[in-house]
Amino acid sequence: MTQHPAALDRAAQEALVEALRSAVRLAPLFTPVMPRTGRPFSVRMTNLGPLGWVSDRAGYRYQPTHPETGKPWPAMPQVLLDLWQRHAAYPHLPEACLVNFYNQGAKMGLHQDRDEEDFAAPVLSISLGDTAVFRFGGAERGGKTQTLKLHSGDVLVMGGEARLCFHGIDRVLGGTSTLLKEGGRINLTLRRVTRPN
Ligand code: MD6
Ligand code: FE
Repeated sequence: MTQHPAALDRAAQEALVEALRSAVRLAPLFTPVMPRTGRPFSVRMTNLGPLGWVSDRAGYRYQPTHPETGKPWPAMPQVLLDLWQRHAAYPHLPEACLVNFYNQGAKMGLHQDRDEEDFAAPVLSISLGDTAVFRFGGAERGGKTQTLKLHSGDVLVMGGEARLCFHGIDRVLGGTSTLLKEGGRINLTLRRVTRPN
């Protein structure tokens, strides 16, 4: 797990937020629900790139189209591909960028990211807006955990040993960033989904 504080400067963060606003007009935020129970997530989501991660009563999966509009996900902006190239240490393109939007009070329970075919690729996360308390542990549920704060502009690379660690967001600290006028937090995670040939 490697944190790159302030990997994006303020201007780059603002440009990325603008690109995300355009993308969300094409692929609106949706509220996923948990498999089986149908319990809603507290975050809203959308995706960029050829594949997007979705969750509904049928399960977790990647799919090429938005669950509500049926249209392909918008393209990933070049700045995201550049960050992947720079920090992922992986020779193939990412295929999915999951966009999570946290309002005040939203959180994300401890989970592993294991819906991808190739765990040799890291997951690269980018934080925008209010600071989040990120919790992470080892590859076994119920083990020791620790926390770190993710600030606007930080990049976190979860690869190697850490690729299958349990992690989540305990809470978002309101009023800690001026990037998003209405407050809240956006997290982007870039993933390679399919095994390259
Ligand atoms: C978040 N992040 O920061 C949630 N997953 O809002 C994740 O679930 C995550 O930060 C895989 C790798 C890095 C992450
Ligand atoms: Fe995750």
